[in-house]
This record gives sequence, structure tokens and C-alpha cells, in this order.
Amino acid sequence: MWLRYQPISNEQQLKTYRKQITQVVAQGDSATMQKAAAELQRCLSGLLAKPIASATKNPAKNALVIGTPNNSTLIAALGLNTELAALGDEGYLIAEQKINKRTALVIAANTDVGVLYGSFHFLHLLQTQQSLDNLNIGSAPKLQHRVVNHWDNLNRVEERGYAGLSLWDWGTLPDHKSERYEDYARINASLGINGTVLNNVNADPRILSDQFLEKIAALAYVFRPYRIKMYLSINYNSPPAFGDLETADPLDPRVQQWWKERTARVYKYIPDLGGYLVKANSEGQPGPQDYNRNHADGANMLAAGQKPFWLGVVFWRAFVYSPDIGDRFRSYDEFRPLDGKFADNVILQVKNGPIDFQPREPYSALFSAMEKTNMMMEFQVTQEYFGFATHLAYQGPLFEESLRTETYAKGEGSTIGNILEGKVFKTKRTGMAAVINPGTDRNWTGHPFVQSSWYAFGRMAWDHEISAETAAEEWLRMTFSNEQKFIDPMKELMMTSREAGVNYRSPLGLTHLYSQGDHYGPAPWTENSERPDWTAIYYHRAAKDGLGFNRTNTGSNAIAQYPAPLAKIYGDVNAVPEELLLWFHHVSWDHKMKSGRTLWEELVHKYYEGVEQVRAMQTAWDAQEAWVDAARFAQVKALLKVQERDAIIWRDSCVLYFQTYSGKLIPAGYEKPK
Ligand code: GCW
Repeated sequence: MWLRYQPISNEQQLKTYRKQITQVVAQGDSATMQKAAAELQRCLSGLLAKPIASATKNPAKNALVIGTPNNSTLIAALGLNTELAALGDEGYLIAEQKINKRTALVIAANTDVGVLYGSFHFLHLLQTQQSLDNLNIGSAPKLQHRVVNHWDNLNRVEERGYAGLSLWDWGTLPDHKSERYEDYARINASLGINGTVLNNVNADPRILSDQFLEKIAALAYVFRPYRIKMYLSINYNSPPAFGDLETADPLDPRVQQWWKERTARVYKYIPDLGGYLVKANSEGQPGPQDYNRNHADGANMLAAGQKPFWLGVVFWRAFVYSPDIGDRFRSYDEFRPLDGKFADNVILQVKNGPIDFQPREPYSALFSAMEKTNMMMEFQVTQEYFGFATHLAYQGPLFEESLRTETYAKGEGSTIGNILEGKVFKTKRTGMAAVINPGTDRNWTGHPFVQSSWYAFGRMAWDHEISAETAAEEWLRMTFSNEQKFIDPMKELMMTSREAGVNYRSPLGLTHLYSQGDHYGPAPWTENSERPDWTAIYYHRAAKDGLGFNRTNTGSNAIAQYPAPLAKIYGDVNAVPEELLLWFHHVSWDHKMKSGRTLWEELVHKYYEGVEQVRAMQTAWDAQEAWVDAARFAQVKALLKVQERDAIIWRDSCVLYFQTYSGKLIPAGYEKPK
């Protein structure tokens, strides 16, 4: 991962750093402070290629002094109160200071976890070979809940995992605590991630049994010093599943009492539990609607069970869609009427798009519609729709595109990022989650570049204004090499990789052309399934007269879910961004595109462009052998070859299939389908 701590290769830089950091001085003795000091020791010894001294007092010249005004007399004496006041409970300050008239570098915060985050930031500076002269960095997270989600089943098979079996070895917990658990905590804490949901949202009720709680408590113990809170996905029907009641009706007092008691038991095992995550009435999961109640009834009942305890919240997922309606684009219809009805410790967890983690989606209209509801983002790092852990598809650009989308909910500046931050609707609780994929694979994520999406997610959860490009560059420097000749082409490769994935699968706003079930290869021809919205023809609506799903007022009118200025843009076939064209419009094959090509020609062009982009990625990677170790070089090279093969399959399947409707030739100049 990005915590490799290899020696600094630039000799001049190494000499300078060695002079600038002579010693680590830490005074607080909490577990978190000890972890911060240990991480600095471990990293500095690696980067500076020599052991580094540590002390608890009398800093030498050029010492690195870490602590809070409460746990360190050295920090308290600096009188940094004004600077620290602005940084809250998790922020930090990294600055050059004088201590006893000697120059020192200081990592100061209001809390121990702030010091830990500051320590990781400081290490990033060295890992990316930045200057330490005149340091004065203040940073605080913009969102409160920065959470990773695991879709791990209790039998260790991961739903949409693709990187081996689940990290959580339930069979040997709680007695054996694999050292990977702590490394996992370090990886997350290095980004400021402060929560994890261990188990699949398609939740097994047994997660709340004493047998599992004991195991979870052991993991919570490992994560605690890194201030990573434990959350659990719960099954809504737990009371009947445990055999205690015949109902899970949220308005039944026996059910309410059951959850209070069970939750009290959970807090006995994990006193600082963060709360529950719930997938209800979605894809066959049970929920309050089974008892003729709504999502707010269900969420609030669980939230009430949390309230007597420490800061507990309920993350209630908005990923619902019903087969009976004409347009799956409609979790909006279920949730919008409930705006303002959710308890204050409920946070609605909303996927970035209205359908399902597709290579490109417009934003979920809930973000601009739920003014009185806490909401958090759900992104996907695991590449369910991006070629699993086989294709290279850095998700940073997708996250950035989503977070920077202007919704106009309250005029300009109402970006998704600002809504999440609570700046637009003044909501109290904020957050961002991502479904990640680490498993027993030695490199954690299967494809080494999936790590980069985890990294970008963490950085953007801390600060949604960090760009995909910045995150890519940081990750490359820490994970591979600081060599500029490597960084520049690799950054370009990463920045193109998501768009390549869009182009060879579903360009111009097409969506969900996957073979059903596995979500890997193409099957735009799927038409028979138990549900109409589980077919591909439902999404693309290809016909002799054209292509695309009409969501304007002459179609499903889903466009009306968006604020008026945006609905106007999306609703106008000439104003809608072409990358979303077929999401919102059914367009004739001869429709003129901005390039001057017809829709048909543009579609072919994009599919072919996607394959060419993968080939360019191959060429760029092949030129990097000098900067990458042999194992990773060979692995990525081989995977890119598979990706090229798959991209061609996607291109040819889709182009030839759509050709049966357009009835037009593939324009001259493109290679023959294989
Ligand atoms: O995209 C769908 C996936 C399911 C997943 C579901 C969800 C966990 O195909 O595998 O289930 O989304 O997000 O709940």
C-alpha cells in the first residue's frame, strides 16, 4: 500500500531530511499517542534509512515534537490555542517552532487522534519528498463520518469483493488477531478514515449474536487506538430471526424493546460502537414496509435504540427500487415525502447515482431534494462495474465529478460536496462512505491500482475539494516512485482510465449493459429476466428510430426530480452534456453531435476510442519498467493485456448489437470487429 516507507532515493533530499529531523519527542501516553509515535519511528527509520532516536522531554535541536496542550507540557508552552481552536477535534497543525530557543518541528492538535492524523500527514510530506522548510500546515476534516464499508459475509465470501476472502477470520477470532488487522487500521487512519462497517449490507442476523459480538469486540480493540469506530450492518428482521418475536414491526412496543435490549448488549461488547448500517426493503432484504410502515418508522425505531448510548447513529441506505414502476430512477419517490421525518441521529446513505455505481451516472436527485435530512455519500471502490480487480480504473475522477456537480439546489455553489458538508441545507450530521474490497490477497486489493481509489476516497472524505489528480500523484509517489519521468505518464494513465472504462462499456449516457448477475462482461441483448429492470434492453431502449431512455416530460419525467435550472439543462437535448445524453433522451441515430458526427458514428467512435485508450495505457505502462519492481510490473502488464481483450469484447458486442437497430455501417477507418 502507500505505507511502504522505502528509503528516500534522492541523496540530497535524504541528507536534508536527516538534518531536519533528529529525534521524535512524544509525551502523552495514551494508546493513540503511542501509535502515532511508533508510526513516526517506523516510517522515519525506513525513509531516512537509519534508526531515529526517541525521547519524552528535553528536545534536541531539530526534534520532531508531537502532542496536545493537554498531554504535552512542551506543546502547551507554545501557546498555540488560537491556531488549534480553528481545527476542532480531529484537525492538526504541523509547524516549525522554537522550543528552548532551538528549532523544532511540531505536530500539535486538540486531541490525540488529531496528532495521529497530523503524524501521517507529516510522513506523507516526506514520502512525496516535499520541502520541510517553514512548515505551517493546518488541516481539519470537512465531514464527520468517513467510513469504509465491507460487503463481507460471515462465511468469508465477499459480495463484489474480488480480492480474496474476507479479511475477518471469524474462525480464529477472538483468540488470534492477525497482524493484518492492525495494518488495516493504519491504512485507514493514514487517510483520516474514522469508521468501518465490517459486514455485508445483505446482513446475516447472526452478526448480533454473542458469538459474533465477542469476535467483533476483539477487532474493535485493535482498531480503537486508531480511532476507527466499529459499525455493524444489521438485518431488519433480527427479532424474528433470533426466534424471540414473530414480528419486526417498528411500531410494536415489543420490537422496540427488543432492539433496545439487543443494542445495550452490543454496547456491552463494544462501548464505543458507532452504530448500525441498514439495507431495508431493497433487493429482497426485509424492512419496515413488510409491516406497512415506511423507511422513517424503521430508521427512527433503531435510532431510538441507539440514543441512550455514546454518539450512536443509524446509516439508513437509500438504495431502493421497485420492479413495479416504470423507471428505476426512483428512490426519490420513496424518500422525498419523508424529508424531515428522520430522527436526528439517522443519516441517509445515498449512492452517488440514481441507479447503481455505473461507470457514469448523473447524481442521485435525493441530494438536492432532502433539505431536512442528514445525508452521506456512498461511493464504490470495489470495481463491481469496472472490470473487478482485473481492469485498471482509477475512481478518483468519478468521485471528483460527483462531488463537484452543481445541483443549483440553492443557487450556484450548491455542489454535492457542499451539500454533504452541510453548507447548503445546514444539516447537522455529515459523512462519506465507500464500499472497499480488501481481502486475503497479499496486496490487499487484487489489482494494485484499486488501492489508489481507496486512497482517493479517503482523501476526498477528509476534504471533498481535493482533486483526483492530486490524490493520484500523492498515491503514485508513495506507492511506487517519486521519479518525475514515472509520475507524469502514470498520472495521465490513471486520469484516463475511468473514461476509457466508460467508453468501451457504455458511452454517451448508456448504462447497465452488463450480463446480469456477474456485472463483468457485456450483454446488451438481455431481455428475459424475472424483473424488467434486470434486463439490459430496459436501460438502453434501442430501436429502429434511435437509442436512449426518455426521462423528459414526454417520457418517465424523472428529470423533474432535479432543481429547475438543472432540469432545464438535462431536459434540452441540445443542452444536456453529451456524456449524459442517453440517460435522459431517446435520440435518433442521425442526431447531430457536437463533433459533427451522427449519434451512430459518435457511438462507434467512443467504443473504439475506449479500446485505443487501453492500448495507450499499455504503452505507457510498458515504458515504466525501470521505476517499478519486477513483480508489480509484470502483474499490471498482464492485467492490462486482459483488459485490452475485454475492452475489445465490450466494443464489438455493443457496436454489433446496436448495429442491428441502427442498420448502418461501421464508418470507414475503424478496425474490423474481431
Ligand atoms: O449493485 C448492487 C449489487 C449488490 C449489492 C447492492 C447494494 C450488497 O449488485 O451486490 O448488494 O447493489 O448496494 O445493496
